[in-house]
Amino acid sequence: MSQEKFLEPWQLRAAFARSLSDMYGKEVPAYTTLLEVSHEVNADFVATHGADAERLGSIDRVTAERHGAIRVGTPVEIAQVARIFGAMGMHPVGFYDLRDASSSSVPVISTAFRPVDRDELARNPFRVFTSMLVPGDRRFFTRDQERRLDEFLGARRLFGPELLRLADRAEAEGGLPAVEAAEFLRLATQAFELSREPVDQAWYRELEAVSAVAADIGGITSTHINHLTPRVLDIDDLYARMTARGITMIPAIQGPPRWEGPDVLLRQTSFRALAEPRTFRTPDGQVVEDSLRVRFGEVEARGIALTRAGRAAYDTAVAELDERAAGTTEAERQRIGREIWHRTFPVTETALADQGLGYFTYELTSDDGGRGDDGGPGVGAGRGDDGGSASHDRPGDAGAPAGARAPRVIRTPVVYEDFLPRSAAGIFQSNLTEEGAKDAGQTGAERDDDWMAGALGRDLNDPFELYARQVQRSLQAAATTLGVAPE
Ligand code: OOG
Ligand code: NI
Repeated sequence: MSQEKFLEPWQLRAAFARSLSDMYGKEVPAYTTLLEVSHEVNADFVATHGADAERLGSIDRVTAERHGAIRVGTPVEIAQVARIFGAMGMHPVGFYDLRDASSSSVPVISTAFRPVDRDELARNPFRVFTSMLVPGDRRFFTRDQERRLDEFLGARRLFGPELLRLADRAEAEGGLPAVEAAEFLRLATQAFELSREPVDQAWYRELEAVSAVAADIGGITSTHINHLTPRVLDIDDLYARMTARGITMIPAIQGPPRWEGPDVLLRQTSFRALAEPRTFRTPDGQVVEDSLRVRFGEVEARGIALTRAGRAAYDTAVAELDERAAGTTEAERQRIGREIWHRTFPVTETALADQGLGYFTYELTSDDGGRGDDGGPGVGAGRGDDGGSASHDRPGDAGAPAGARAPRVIRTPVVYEDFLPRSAAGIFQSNLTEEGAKDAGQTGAERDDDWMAGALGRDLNDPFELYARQVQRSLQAAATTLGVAPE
């Protein structure tokens, strides 16, 4: 018995990401095409860029890397989601209010479940953007609709008792034995499959008139994975190759423009999934075949995490871009974007670090052997930069053992592990068939990070604090090695 294989949270997480990916590939064939093209793009990128290609994550990590998106209806449901992901070492990070993230808005608030420690992220960074309906927001729903939503959502059960029991056990015991792990993964995957249950047509269409997202959440008795997103190292290349294969992408890549300087934060693009057959129950009790377009394919490229100052600069830049590019072509938007970027961000990583705009960790390495120049992923800091002088500074003689060569400081960018509310709202919106209706004259419902933490019954991590902690730990470790006090 004691010899039985035991799966730790990260192994459950990696296995769950694979299992969901297999399931989604069967349900949405275009996703399989997307994976194929993503692999081609990444293989070519690594072939042409060598070790530089892996500065923001090893190729193994990037190849397995996915994010998913799910949507639930109530605090009870999101607290259950937190237990299931908690079993996999995924914790709630960040608060996103998509009700007024941009001109396009949807009646949800969100968080992301993901690993928070550097080692855990390196093992498998699977993350799930999780949105929750706000039926009490009067800009979207009437009091009567709120009451009927509460009733409908209160009567459904998304996650069965056995799944939740196994989740709690895994979280309490730090994993599960193989047999229980297999059952947990089977039930968890099943919970996110698209249900073939007939949909109440009148109710679904009523909610759809408010928001297609509201109908997708509150109009059906189950939940489902809404999209599963692979990561690529060159999203412009991916976009071109998908288009060449005849897949119509949304007109833009969301997030920062392509430019000469360092990639920051997150760039994403998507394509609409085909309509999927669904059965509806009509008001007179008939079951009819129809179709729904709710799911889609998305792909992303990740860049360097920005500090609060860097993020503020980014938000200002995006606001200016939106204003100036309104109504122009995509090519023109890209041109204006590059122009604003050149004014906002330095073109080198060194300057990004020096100006305190991006997060970087600092590791010591000796000139000979170990994590030398020919070392593995994440070691080639300064390459592809402006000569990398700052990243190769020698920290003087401080603490260097006599006779040994002075260690060098290697600077490595911290990859952005989170999401962007404007892009998220854009991704939601660009894939919806109906505009929906929001009455800006009505009052919303107060929702913030504390409210979300209360609903989850867990602490909500602040993304900036997590990045800063990574940096702090690297400095602490370097200082300990050198026998000096950290700055
Ligand atoms: C979530 C949309 C947000 C992203 O990548 O920004 C998202 C959804 O469609 O439910 O996944
Ligand atoms: Ni997404």
